[in-house]
Amino acid sequence: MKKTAIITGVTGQDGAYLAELLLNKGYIVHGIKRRTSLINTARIDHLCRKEGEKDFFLHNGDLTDSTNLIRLVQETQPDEIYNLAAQSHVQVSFETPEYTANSDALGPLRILEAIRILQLTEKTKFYQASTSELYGLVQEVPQTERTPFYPRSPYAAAKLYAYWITVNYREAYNIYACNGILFNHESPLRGETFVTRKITRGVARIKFGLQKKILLGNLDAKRDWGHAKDYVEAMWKMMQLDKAEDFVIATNKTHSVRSFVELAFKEIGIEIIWEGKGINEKGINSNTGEVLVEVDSKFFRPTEVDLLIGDATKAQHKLDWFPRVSLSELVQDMVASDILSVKRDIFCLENGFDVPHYNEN
Ligand code: NDP
Ligand code: GDR
Repeated sequence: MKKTAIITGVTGQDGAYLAELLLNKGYIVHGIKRRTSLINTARIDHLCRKEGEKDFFLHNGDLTDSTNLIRLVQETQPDEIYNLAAQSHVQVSFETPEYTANSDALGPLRILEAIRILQLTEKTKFYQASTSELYGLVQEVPQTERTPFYPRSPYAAAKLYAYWITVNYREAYNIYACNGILFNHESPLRGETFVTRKITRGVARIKFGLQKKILLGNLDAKRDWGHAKDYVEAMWKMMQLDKAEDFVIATNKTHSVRSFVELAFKEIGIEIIWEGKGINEKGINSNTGEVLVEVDSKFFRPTEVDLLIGDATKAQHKLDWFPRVSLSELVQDMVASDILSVKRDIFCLENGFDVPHYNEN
């Protein structure tokens, strides 16, 4: 008997990797996608197109609409629900705090309620995409499952509610409900406005003359960056235990945004040297003196998370999970993929076709 899973946020970075992983494991996968005015399935088109593929289904839905969540859970009677959908951009959450709370905090509550109302508490397991942003203002390093939370954005505050409502439904109703406290994870599928992808895409565009420089915010922020492919495996492993528990998933290494910039430019043979301080800091091509990176205050956040580094010892012991991809391999993967897509853009431009415009947010 095949297992059935629902993935919310299936059109996102993690949703795409997780859908592929579950299909490869023989699951029937129901993905929930929200309606957008432009098609948003680029990351999962290869799964939809698979010849004879009968195990992957897409449904329109939204985390802000309980009626559709209840209906889909009822229709599909899933063994596992992975709640990956969210307004996931920290900076955007300062501009859309109420919407972020509605989707990121109340969204998971609506799914948990669907499980309860439909009397699936003994059948359906629930995974909540929790985040290292919960740690916020540094209380302890490295951060573990026991480190106190101190959210620093509307996004993190919403995810804090989601974290605790997941714990509460586990304790109150005995639902198999777990939190994966995942530290930053990236990939060629990462959204273009997150810092890593913004950098690797910028590097590829600079290489081919489509862009002159990259504008960034806080270069001092430090993150524990892993590869999304490794991290979705941890999600699945968390859902296969006898008893639900919460886990930190991280590499236990941290690097600044500035070092990420250096590594990415190294991939195209450019050494970056830094000049100036604060808002006047610039990243310069050590050979030519060209300014390739500038700081722009519009990318600073009202409150920042300065330092994240996770201790995934519990996941190593209980899930036998280890990160496989190093930061330099991750950067290589992302820059190589962005170079390919820039080549595709250039081919289009040379043949008279327009390509999507660059958006700096
Ligand atoms: P993405 O932003 O790439 O994907 C988010 C997904 O959620 C997209 O499919 C998006 O749809 C969908 N979505 C957004 N709002 C709604 C809504 N109201 N109703 C239904 N769907 C919605 O995020 P990631 O894949 O990177 O992250 C997955 C989850 O993990 C998120 O919850 C994120 O907060 C969390 N997380 C991510 C980490 C990371 O480093 N990547 C680390 C820790 C946690 P659309 O495609 O239309 O935009
Ligand atoms: P983060 O990721 O906020 O950690 O949230 P992001 O890549 O947006 O920022 C990382 C750090 O880089 C700094 N930064 C910039 N960030 C962006 N986006 N753009 C810039 O130009 C820029 N310049 C510097 C930021 O200030 C920050 O310190 C991600 C999301 O995936 C969340 O959903 C997830 O929960 C966490 O990771 C873990």
